[in-house]
Amino acid sequence: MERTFAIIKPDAVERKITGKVLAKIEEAGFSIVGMKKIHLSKAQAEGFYYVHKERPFFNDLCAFMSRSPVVVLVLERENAIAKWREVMGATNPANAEPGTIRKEFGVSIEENSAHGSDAPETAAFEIPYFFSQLELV
Ligand code: IDP
Repeated sequence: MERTFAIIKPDAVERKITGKVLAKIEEAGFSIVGMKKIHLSKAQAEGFYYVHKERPFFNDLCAFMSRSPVVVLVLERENAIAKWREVMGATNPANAEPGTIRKEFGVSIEENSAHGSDAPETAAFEIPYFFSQLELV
């Protein structure tokens, strides 16, 4: 069993499709071991996306991620990190496979509805950024 970290991003929560994304998560065989709705501050978004701080879209991305609430999740299943990235689809919804979350729900390369850890080291940073041990069941 492996755990990964996921976010249902502001664009999806704003459009009230949180439930549709959760349905895809459960249909893909993940157990939700942690879940909460939070409204990130700009500084908290910057801390989360610290590795992207030199990228040209960093400021816009952090403004987007803090403009309204998100749902943060810890997901568990075999091969969870790779599987969740497959279920989300490519970063740019235009390039994502049919049936993926980003293809079905993404608005743009920035407002692409979902986040997922890209490696075990990333998940090991991202999960405790948002959740304590006691919040994971
Ligand atoms: P990922 O989320 O698929 O792992 P990353 O390259 O790590 O993609 O980028 C993090 C997030 O930054 C993306 O999910 C997207 O919201 C945003 N992003 C990535 N590339 C661009 C871009 O070229 N313009 C604007 N936003 C971008």
